[in-house]
Amino acid sequence: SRRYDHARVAEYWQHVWEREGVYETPDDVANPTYVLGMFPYTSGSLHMGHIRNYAITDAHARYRRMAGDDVLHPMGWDAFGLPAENAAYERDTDPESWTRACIERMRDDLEEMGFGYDWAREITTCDPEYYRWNQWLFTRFLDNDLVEYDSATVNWCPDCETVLADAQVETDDYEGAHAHAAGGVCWRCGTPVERRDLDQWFFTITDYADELYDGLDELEGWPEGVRDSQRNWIGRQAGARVAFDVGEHGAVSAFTTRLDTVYGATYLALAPGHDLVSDLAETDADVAAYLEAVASTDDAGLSGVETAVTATHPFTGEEIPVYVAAYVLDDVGTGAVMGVPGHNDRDHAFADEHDLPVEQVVEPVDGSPTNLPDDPYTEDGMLTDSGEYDGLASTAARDRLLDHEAVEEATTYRLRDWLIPRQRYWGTPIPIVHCPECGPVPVPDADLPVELPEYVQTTGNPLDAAEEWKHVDCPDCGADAERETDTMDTFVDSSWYFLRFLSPHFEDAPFEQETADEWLPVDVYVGGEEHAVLHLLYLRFFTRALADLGLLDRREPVERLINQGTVLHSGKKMSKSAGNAVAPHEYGAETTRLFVLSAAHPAQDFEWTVKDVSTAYDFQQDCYELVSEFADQRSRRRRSQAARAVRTESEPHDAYLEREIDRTIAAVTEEYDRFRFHRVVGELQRFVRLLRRYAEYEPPYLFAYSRGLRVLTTLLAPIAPYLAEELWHLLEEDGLVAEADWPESLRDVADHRIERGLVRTTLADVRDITDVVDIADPEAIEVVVAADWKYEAYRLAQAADPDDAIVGEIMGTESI
Ligand code: ANZ
Ligand code: ZN
Repeated sequence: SRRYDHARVAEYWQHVWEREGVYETPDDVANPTYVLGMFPYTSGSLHMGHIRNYAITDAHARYRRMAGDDVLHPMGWDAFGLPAENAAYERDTDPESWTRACIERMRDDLEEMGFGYDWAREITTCDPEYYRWNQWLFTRFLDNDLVEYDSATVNWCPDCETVLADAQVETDDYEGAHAHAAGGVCWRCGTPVERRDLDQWFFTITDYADELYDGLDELEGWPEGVRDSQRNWIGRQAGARVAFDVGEHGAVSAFTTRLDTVYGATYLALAPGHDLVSDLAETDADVAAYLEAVASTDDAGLSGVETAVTATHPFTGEEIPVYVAAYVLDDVGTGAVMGVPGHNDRDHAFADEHDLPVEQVVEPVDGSPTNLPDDPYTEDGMLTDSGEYDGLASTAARDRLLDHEAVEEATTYRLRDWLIPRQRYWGTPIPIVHCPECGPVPVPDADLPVELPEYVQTTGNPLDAAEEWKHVDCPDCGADAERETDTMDTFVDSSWYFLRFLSPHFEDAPFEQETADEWLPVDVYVGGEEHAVLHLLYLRFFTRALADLGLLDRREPVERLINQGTVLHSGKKMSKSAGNAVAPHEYGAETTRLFVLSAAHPAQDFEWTVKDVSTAYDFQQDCYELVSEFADQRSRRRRSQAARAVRTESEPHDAYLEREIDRTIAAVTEEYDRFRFHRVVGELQRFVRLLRRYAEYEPPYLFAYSRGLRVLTTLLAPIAPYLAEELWHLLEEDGLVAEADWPESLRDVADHRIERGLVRTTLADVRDITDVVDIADPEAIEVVVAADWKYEAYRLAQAADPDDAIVGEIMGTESI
């Protein structure tokens, strides 16, 4: 029999889809469904992670389109960034040419895969028409106090020669990353990160810390893991600040989350960067020496130095020693800690090291023993040795202790403001002119975009070297001034691109508000979990900021988030650098697509195996053989050649097939709703076997069997679109299966028709039958086709016209 050859048909169907505008977003929108895959970074070619990501969005978009939604499924390019610069440098070209070539290649790859995008909405972040809106938004943020210009100690990658946001410094844990702890490396190149003091632009994302944190509770369509990562990143902690008197030096305020342990504070520890410490260092040689030692080590551990001052405990009045200790971080809380060795692991270890007293002030409520002073007791409990607070539970004590005059309620966050500038070429120029008279002045709208100057290869920042580009008049006073030569973090580009897709050609603003309000939120957003914090937090921040600027109604951008798992090969992530990549097309684009969808639940990792790929391949062939056989038989009958007979009258056992078809529709629909494409494939494999057995057993009952094949084809269409078009064509169905209606169970069909008073079906419903049955005058026959055969059809006909002769006909001749 014939073999299915996707390569032969792919180009043809791509062409037809394009000609028919199948994937264009409708203008009039009744049921908007916005399906988005995280747009790819233009690194050169499509990899297996992309394929998996976009196979998921494509299947969902196709399914929802067939189910009657107005679907928006766009694609674009995250085109700015350092790798393009590095690649250009190595290849002796410029970042733009390199990026454009990558885009061409990747677009071809996507098209070959058969993904159905509305290409009329394609956006590319390195187009001036796109990045001018980054600049526009920057100036709006500036006008609305969402941008700050501040001297800051920043992360500096000596290899990339640029500043990095905290989130772009990789460490073993979030706390470390946040705290710029030693040992952090650049997320791109892995070089150890250094610290430098520079004047910098920040987006004040910390203004939204509470909102972003609280909003997570309502994001029920997001994986819990992502929500937890964001909570962790924002790091909100409720607690208190306790003031300790340090004599002539005034007071030191320490942030604590465990106010209930305050009676157990046996020392005070200050971060090396604390204001008081620099004062003390002037007269205290030990402190000065310690600061030097800390500055030149990567691992200060539990080191510390006792100072000459003491602090008065505000509750007991006792004098406690004051230390400078590297484990206290400069930019967390107040940069000062009250040390409670009896109830905190780190304080206990520090006390061990420096011979400080350990005191127990909290004990287990149930009276069970603790192992103090050897091991700290870190749980909540009941207060002891705490003066008038003895006997209170920890929670109640934390409340009551707030009333003390030395205590103030406080919340801290790990989140820091978002550092924007990069000293690199391939990004959006920050639209600022530095004027000796007026300071930094934003570039007026009329002068946007500030386009990148021509690329020149230098070791530093090419924008610095662009003398002509750099020197301009101040937009305010006209004095000789200089452009800002830093470009924006490329995460700015991706923070609002989902909005640009909604009105990609709009010229008055980044997006048209009315359209945005109509489409948002993004119904389904799919991408890798490496974006759990960075990109997805920025996206949420931008949406809220834009809402506050009056540009949007929505405050959350994405309703449902899916993180696709990793494709592994020989136990490792599949990638070019790991040397275990399989090119998407090695096994045929559609086999690859089917395989990545059928291998596992979208969120799970799975192993690439040749065996599983060939299972996907065999499944395609099985579907194709089943339908092409049917088509062959039909044409033989038409030519009155010997062909396998079909029945046009049903037997009681045919009802079984009808029920199985309906059951399959229901099951597959539910799996599509839940994004369990692997189960869709499983159901359809079962269904194909069933149809085959049915057809081999005896002449099939034509009406039910052809319906079964039609249903199979429509259910396949979201995950194997080329194959499904080919089958649809073999079945001689009208139009394209990509635009066909999602199948309904016969009972649903009947019910809907009764509801709408349309009990009589059209002739199209019985065309399969008329193919083989000689009907003298097809137009004259009104046929009611419905489920459970005689009864259902009878019920329908009765509802239409109890006296109709057709009722008798149904009872006599089945469907005809
Ligand atoms: C006293 C205390 C007693 C604390 C106790 C904890 C337990 P975590 O540990 O994540 O809950 N802290 C405050 N500022 C700090 C800084 N700048 N650098 C390092 N540590 C700092 O974070 C809250 C705790 O971290 C705070 O509560 C404080 O120690 C410490 F039984 O105060 B606690
Ligand atoms: Zn000026």
